[in-house]
Amino acid sequence: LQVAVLGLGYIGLPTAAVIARSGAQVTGIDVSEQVVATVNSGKVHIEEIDLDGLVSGVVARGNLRASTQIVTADVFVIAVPTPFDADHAPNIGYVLQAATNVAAALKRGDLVIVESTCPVGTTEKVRDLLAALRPDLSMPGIEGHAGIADISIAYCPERVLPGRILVELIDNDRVIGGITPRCARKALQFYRRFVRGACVTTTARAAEMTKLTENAFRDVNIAFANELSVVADNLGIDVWEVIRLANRHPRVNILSPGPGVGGHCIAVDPWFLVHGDPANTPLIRTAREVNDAKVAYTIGRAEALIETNPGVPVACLGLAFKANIDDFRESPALAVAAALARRFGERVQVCEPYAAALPAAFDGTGAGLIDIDTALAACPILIVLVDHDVFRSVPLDERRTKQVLDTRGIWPDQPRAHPAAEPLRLAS
Ligand code: SAJ
Repeated sequence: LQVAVLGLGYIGLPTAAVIARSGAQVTGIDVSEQVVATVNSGKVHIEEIDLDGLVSGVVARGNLRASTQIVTADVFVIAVPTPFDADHAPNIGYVLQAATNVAAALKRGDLVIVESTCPVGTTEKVRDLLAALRPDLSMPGIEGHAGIADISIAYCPERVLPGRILVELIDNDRVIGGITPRCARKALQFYRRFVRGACVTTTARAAEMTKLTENAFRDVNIAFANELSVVADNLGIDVWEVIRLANRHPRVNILSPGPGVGGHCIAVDPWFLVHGDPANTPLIRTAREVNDAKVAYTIGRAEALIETNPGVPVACLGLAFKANIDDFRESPALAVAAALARRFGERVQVCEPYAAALPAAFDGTGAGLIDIDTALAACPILIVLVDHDVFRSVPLDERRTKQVLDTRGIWPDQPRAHPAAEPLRLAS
């Protein structure tokens, strides 16, 4: 079986490697010559547990190679990004460009799968584009067209969690949405090669909405926790204790507040639902706004703490968008730390074990990058922004005398810092 995976990013590369391990001949296609060269040398350009060993193995065995050029294949998997534009309108340009490249290589009997997160209706647009570019091939689900289509097209969203990608790629259930039931069956047979979880079939449109729904669900639930954290702050109550206690109720399961919501999925995908039906999505939109506003709120709280201790060095613990990964995209921790660095300059030190150097957002601020030992030795104020294990494991003895703003609740035994003089509001 020949498989082409378009896009060798956080999803595409692990997916290509796992398919290659199942015995298929896989070509990973990427626009970046550097990414292609890295993969062809058996190396990886992204940090993900066990990915380096897997990629070097399948490249060495000749099951995976990378190219900037499209190749002929039996199955095409599109795993390119879908960002949003300034007004939160989804941008499916990369998906359509990938489909255009696929069109040139298509032959009768091929299967085209879209894995990128997409607004509802995108897979049909891909189908229409392929039909326009390849009038010599019949496409599925087109009215007036009878018989078995030459090409099968399906939408099958990835649902893996960064940090657990290789495990979840195999163990998670998959939702497989066909343009027609036959397309879904064909895609199901493909995923069965390497997925251990259940593979459930539906329509392409339902599968598209399912993906957006999963991430909107999480966003709304985190927004609830973030809203509670502000209310609890203003009441002088420890929100973590309240959540622990409330979660003892058999039907309550509140997520964790934090400095905001980051990453390239949860902070993006809910907008695709809102944009598709603005009049009927006030809850999803408000959740997005609540989570975004938590960043400014956190900056305000940190500034209040830092200002009450003039001249004292501050350590910001963490830049990543969540625990134990090196991914800083859309990271609220980075936004908070950079804002503090711009305001307080060289008083601010950043401790991020997953960074080799400070990102460009810190250029010219005077802030420095230090390790956790130095932070604990030199900085009386600690702003916890990411719940990396290495921070979580610092015992009370090493931080008892610190002024701490713990936005992740990693140190429940920490003596409380001075509360802010004025109640702060979560305003957008
Ligand atoms: N966060 C909180 N509180 C929580 C949980 C998360 O503040 O209780 C924050 C994190 O710190 C982070 C952000 O939310 O900044 C997102 O982190 P995450 O772990 O919830 O999700 P991602 O972005 O790493 O991955 C999500 C997953 N979706 C769901 O859990 C529904 C993953 O399964 C998807 O595959 C991925 O999005 C994606 O690619 O869409």
